[in-house]
Amino acid sequence: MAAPEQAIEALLLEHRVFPPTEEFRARAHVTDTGVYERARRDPEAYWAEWARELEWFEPWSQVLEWRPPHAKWFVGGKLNAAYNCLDRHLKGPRRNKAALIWEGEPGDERVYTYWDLHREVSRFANVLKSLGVRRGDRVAIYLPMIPEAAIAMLACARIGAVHSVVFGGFSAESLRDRILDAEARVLVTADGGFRRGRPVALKEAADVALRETPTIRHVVVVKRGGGLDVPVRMMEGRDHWYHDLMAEASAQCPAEAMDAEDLLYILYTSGTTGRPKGIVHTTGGYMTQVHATTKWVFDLHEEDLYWCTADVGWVTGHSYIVYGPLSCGASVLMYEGAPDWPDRGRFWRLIEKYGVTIFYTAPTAIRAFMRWGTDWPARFDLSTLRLLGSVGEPINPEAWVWYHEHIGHGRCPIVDTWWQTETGAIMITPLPGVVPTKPGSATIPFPGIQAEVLNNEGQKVRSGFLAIPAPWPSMLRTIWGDDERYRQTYWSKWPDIYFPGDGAKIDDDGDFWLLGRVDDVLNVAGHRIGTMEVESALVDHPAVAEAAVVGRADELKGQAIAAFVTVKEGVEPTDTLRKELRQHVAEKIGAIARPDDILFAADLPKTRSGKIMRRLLRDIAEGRALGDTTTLADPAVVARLKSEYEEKEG
Ligand code: 7RM
Repeated sequence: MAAPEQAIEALLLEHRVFPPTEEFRARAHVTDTGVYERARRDPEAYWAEWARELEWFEPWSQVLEWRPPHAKWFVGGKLNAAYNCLDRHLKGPRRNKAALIWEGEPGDERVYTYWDLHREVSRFANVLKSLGVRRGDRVAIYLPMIPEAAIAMLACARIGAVHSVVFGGFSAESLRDRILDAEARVLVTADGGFRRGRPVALKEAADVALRETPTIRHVVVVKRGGGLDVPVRMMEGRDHWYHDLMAEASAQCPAEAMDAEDLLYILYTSGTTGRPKGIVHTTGGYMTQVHATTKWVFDLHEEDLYWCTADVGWVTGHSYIVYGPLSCGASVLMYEGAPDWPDRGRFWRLIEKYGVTIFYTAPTAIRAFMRWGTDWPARFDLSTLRLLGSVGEPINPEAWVWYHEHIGHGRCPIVDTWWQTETGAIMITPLPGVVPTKPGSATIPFPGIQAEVLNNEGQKVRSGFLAIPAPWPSMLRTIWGDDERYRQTYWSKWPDIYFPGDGAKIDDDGDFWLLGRVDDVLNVAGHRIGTMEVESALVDHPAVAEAAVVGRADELKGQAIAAFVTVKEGVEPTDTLRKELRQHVAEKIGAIARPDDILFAADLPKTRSGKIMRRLLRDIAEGRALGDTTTLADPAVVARLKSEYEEKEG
């Protein structure tokens, strides 16, 4: 992708409009724009109607209690998320329908019907109980993309325990910090998983974390199987094999009646400080909005086979692999590994083999497919596809059009869905049967959701910051253990209006164009990484005195990580050190945070009050002319850096 300004211009030059086709409209759930008006007139009645599509043990007495910045939805209502994903489908014809069709990277397969999944989840719920897990206790989950990840999440939900899933690509230290912050009692992990043909040793990483996590009493270890061979050390009394515990466990486990506002999960996400935030989601509102958006945005029908390529470790996996599709009674495809293993046709082969009808992926993946060439998808039968989705970052119009032509064969609508870990569910998106789409625009808010573009003063403008002026059912409720940070981060920019941290424009038709983060959060290949997290990891290395990290535009990943590092006196800034620092960051945070560029700098450009001028560093990393440097304490620093960077690149 080009530098931000150019990318934005390219976006706004994009005028193509793709109205829904008659063929698609003929069987779409929503074909009439009246739903928008209906939801606008009475949002609470509209959301209550959605909530009634779930099964409640006890009804709510009030739809919304809004005491800014805290919302309660479906006050007093009682329900269970796992019951809504499993039990209620057992009563009718979905009982023996495939809930989860899973394929591992080596090609091993497993299929769970709704009945199977219900049994496995109930068993594991009993396992958790036998290990002392009670309502409200936190359970950390650190697993590869295997069915046990969904089983463990749903088992927690079944007994009212709060899961905290940690992406399997995160390091031991990241896992440790998340376990400690949530004070998790139990950890569910695996011997390992596969990624690009290589085993990833998860238990080994977990063991490092477990040296410093006194709250963890028990560890459950899944044997991945499928020919995986990684050595595992089991600590007597603490560590247990999943299959041993499951063999003993009863498949009868009643679903706890949870309050609508009881916690369903905590999910950590990067912010503007070095410490990730534990985003708190509750049960009733979250389930209502993930259910509604799954059904309408993906136009989900009984016979669909739905595939979301995200990892369950991210919010997209939580809402659109597990809770949303299963609450709708869908058949979900889950795939463990990489798109280019054993070759670059893997995704298309999966679509052909299983007959995928709905495919939801990220722009960074689409750009990789583009680079790999049209021959790969052209070799496979993709004719079952009827809808495509995109999420995680702005999609550039070229990638959108390529996706439309070469994957959707001009036939499938594309839903570009804007949302966040914090919003829990999709917020801005087309409804594919009614909303004309434009390459690069996420179009309009989902019915019942409001969005605006505001300036710093809170006035409506055409170009500024995205703002959500009204509470929504799946909104985060707080940051775990830090309500003050919740208020500060999201609710202090404007009074009683949510600030998501994204820049946005609104066009003449009222369509939204999301333009990326406006804070110190990077979006690298659709993964959120805080610049401060990477800086802390760098400064943690004994050779480093100071570090400043910025995002630079990258054609494939959207953004790449550029680090400016000053070393301590007496340290030689060598290539070896550069490698060591990149490795150090990978060990501290995870491979996704490994800097792409490291520039050793004698000084960093600072204002007279000592603030690092990131804007200038971005200019340097993206090869632009230097902006205003007059506020710098020492303007010579930045000029020197710029020529050094160019030398290194050249
Ligand atoms: C679902 C997810 C959230 C951030 C968000 C945006 C960016 C996500 C889109 C998008 C433009 C989109 N959760 N983002 N979707 N930007 N168009 N369709 O990604 O918490 O990991 O990231 O991602 O900047 O604030 S997340």
